[in-house]
Amino acid sequence: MKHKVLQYGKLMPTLEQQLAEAFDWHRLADQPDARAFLAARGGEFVGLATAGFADAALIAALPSLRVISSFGVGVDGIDLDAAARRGIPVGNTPDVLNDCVADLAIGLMIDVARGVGAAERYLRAGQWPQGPYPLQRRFSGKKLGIVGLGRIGHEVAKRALAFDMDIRYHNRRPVLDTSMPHEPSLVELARWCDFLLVIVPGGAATRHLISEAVLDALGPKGYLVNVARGSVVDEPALVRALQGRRIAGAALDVFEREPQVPPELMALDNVVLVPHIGSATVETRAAMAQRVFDNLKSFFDTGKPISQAGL
Ligand code: A2R
Repeated sequence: MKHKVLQYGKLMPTLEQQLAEAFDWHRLADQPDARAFLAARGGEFVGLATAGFADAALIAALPSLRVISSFGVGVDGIDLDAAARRGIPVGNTPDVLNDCVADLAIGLMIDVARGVGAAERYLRAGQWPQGPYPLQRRFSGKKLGIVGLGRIGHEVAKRALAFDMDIRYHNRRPVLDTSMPHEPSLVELARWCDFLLVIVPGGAATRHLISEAVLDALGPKGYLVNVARGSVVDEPALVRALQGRRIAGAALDVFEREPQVPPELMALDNVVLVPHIGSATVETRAAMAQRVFDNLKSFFDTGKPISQAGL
């Protein structure tokens, strides 16, 4: 008999096909009344495949649930405590997206420093004949402060070394197998660096880690780059710092209320804004989809997902 798996949220069609073939698979979105469906049949499901969200109410509505498999490495959209209380492992998709997120981080830093996007807008607006584009800032050889030297942070550091950057990082604990200096104070790291690159997990523990004080320490020559989660940055404080030119600029892949982007940010020319595309390549999204499937399959075959949040 096939294991009964519920899908919550949108997943890639290729993944849905795999789920449909391997499991007794149902999409919550197909139910005209999700609440009534869960009340009547929630007890049947042992697996949950999710686009990244599962709150305590959903987990409670699935009393036979044994495993959650989530698309993405960040699990801040899942109530991990509610899952842990029931001994439900939460599979996620780490590592396979490291390269693409790190590539984007480097691209955003170059863009915000050199003004690639802004210069292109200048050209397309027909302004070049009126004069050359204003001088921007050098990227190579600058100081990079990494907030969160984890799997993705290490890949950013590897790339930044090829740009002759001087690197320091801030984690709660120093990383043992690196010679890069650990900076225990985030404010001091911000004060020291030219580029502050944020790549910590989202959630309550990191909410507004990038505060007004951190932005002021970064200062008028410093750039903030966020490829982590919007919640990590105090967005109103960032808007004020950008408007007042108290920092040089920001490049953001993530926002506090996606897909809403504050109009104040849209109006600024010293920011680069992209719509949460860190892992959004054909290759990486296929690998993430495969991992969502493999995590479920591995759990039902061996009792453990291949990759699991918190392990
Ligand atoms: O603090 P530590 O020693 O656990 O180091 C982790 C660091 N980190 C923090 N650093 C400062 N303050 C915090 N409150 C804090 N919480 C965590 O972030 C670790 O070095 C790093 C996270 O690395 P990984 O767990 O390997 O995550 P990965 O795969 O690099 O992805 C990071 C995040 C995801 O959670 C998504 O939200 C986003 O990137 O795409």
